[in-house]
Amino acid sequence: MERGTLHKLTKYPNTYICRTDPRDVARVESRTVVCSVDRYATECHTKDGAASQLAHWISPENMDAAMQERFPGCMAGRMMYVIPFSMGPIGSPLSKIGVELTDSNYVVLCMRLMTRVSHDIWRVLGNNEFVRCLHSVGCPRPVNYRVVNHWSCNPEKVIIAHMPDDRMVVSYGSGYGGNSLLGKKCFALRIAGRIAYDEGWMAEHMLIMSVTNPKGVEKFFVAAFPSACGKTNLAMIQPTLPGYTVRCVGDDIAWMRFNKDGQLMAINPENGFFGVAPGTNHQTNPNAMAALQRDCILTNVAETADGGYFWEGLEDEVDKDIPITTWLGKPYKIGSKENYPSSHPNSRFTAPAKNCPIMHPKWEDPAGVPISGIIFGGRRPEGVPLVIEAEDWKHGVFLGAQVKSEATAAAEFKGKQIMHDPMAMRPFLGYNFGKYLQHWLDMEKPGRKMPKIFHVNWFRKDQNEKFLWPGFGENIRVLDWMMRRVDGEDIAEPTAVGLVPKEGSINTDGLNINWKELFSIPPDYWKSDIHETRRYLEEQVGDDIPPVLRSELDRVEARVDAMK
Ligand code: GTP
Ligand code: SPV
Ligand code: MN
Repeated sequence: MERGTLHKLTKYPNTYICRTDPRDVARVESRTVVCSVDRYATECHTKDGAASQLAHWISPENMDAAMQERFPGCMAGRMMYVIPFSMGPIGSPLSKIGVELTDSNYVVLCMRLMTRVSHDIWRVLGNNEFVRCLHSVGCPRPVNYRVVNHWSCNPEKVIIAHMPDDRMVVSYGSGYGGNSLLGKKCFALRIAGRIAYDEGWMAEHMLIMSVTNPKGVEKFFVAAFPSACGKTNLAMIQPTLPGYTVRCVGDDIAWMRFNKDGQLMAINPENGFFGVAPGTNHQTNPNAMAALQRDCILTNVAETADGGYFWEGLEDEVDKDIPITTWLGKPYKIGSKENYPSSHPNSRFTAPAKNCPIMHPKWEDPAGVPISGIIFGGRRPEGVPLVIEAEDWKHGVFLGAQVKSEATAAAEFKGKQIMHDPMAMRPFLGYNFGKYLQHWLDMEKPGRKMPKIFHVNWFRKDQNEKFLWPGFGENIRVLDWMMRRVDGEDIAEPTAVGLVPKEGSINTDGLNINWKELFSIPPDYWKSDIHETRRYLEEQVGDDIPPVLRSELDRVEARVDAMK
């Protein structure tokens, strides 16, 4: 606060607001690299040497040069912090330890919310392996340029580098989110993904939740959606159907392994939420709002004159005439075009998980929770039905590899282009994506209870650009259908692209739903879509496409081509 980086929001206890330099507001995928001796440990053998979009390789020589260019002296005149942290409960056999060096006090505060930071780490560390994390905002003092918003960063020199062989992360130039809170994407997905590959488990961009139905039966699901596509919201939904209870285990990352009984178990390695603020309100996500009543840090949101936070979506929850200051420090009035939007579209809240009223009693259980279903999804305005079920594990892996989504503000991409984001992992891969897919296929073994795999789309629109599905708490209706499918109820029918609900088998009581439009599988759309998917996989994964996945592609494509 003395330096001006944070100030207090007086409306809630122990809650602070922070505005960054507007050049440092999201992950920078184009500057995210993975270092390996062999290029193809990181990248796939792309067709005709096409540039890889699935992990970017840097050679050890270039990595060394990049570090030498940036790091010597980079923290001069600044405080350096040493952050010992655990991903997962401290001392659990499934947890992993990291140590982050950083010169950002904002990072220190957020790491204490997002991970388990404690002196006990040194005690349990012993001679165990730990992940080395090095972070600098890249602004030695005295600074010879203007610091914007008291937020030091070095956008021209940003690099987020990973050395999976050495279990090390090196990040320079950005203080924002996944670029700087190195326990999250860098460690828990990219480095842990590689450790998981070596050790036979999985590190995935997935929420973890449970649903209990009116009969008292509880099932756990994980769901992988690309960034800003609804994980935090689904993980905490307030079900609209009476008699159902949802509990949250995690909202962004799942570490999963099969136990000796062949059951897939999942833990949330994180300790807090770094959630998208815009769109969050008491209607869409009351449990997140409850978590935001104290002990939080809000980044790049707007502020009301009475010391509260504000963002797009909270219009009905504050006084209509209250003066608002935007994330850029400009005056704003609700409904006005001037200085809209008040908050950056990737503005975020950082909240301790224990603040969320529906955390599952087992959310910190070192054994994890048993997973019955894996859900993929994305923002698909056109063509893709509300839910598809995979025919088996192999087809499910193919459904995951097919994931595409409209670009969002969580990364640097502009506009609403539909981008491939296979397994919702495109920005978070730490090794060759063909090997990653083979690793998924290898999970299926005799004696293992393979979870069912689904694909959902909450974002299909009609001709007037209106969502066909109300989403949020109503998504319980789709989860209920999935639970019944896990129990083997005969409520699905085959199509060229997978199983879909028999008409009327999803409870839509009280909703005004156009079933035909919501569930249709337009042949022309799917023909061009699957041909485009083939082009993409052949270009990007090339010879590394696992043979089993290639035959899934051939099989589904032939069926789609035969559609009338
Ligand atoms: P990351 O933290 O970036 O990984 O994002 P996330 O996957 O957790 O996404 P989040 O739940 O924060 O949702 C992002 C945006 O999608 C928010 O603006 C939500 O309001 C919106 N959203 C979430 N769920 C739904 C839904 O069911 N329907 C609609 N229409 N919008 C949704
Ligand atoms: C995402 O982009 O998927 C996030 C936010 O969860 S960040 O931690 O910044 O990557
Ligand atoms: Mn995420």
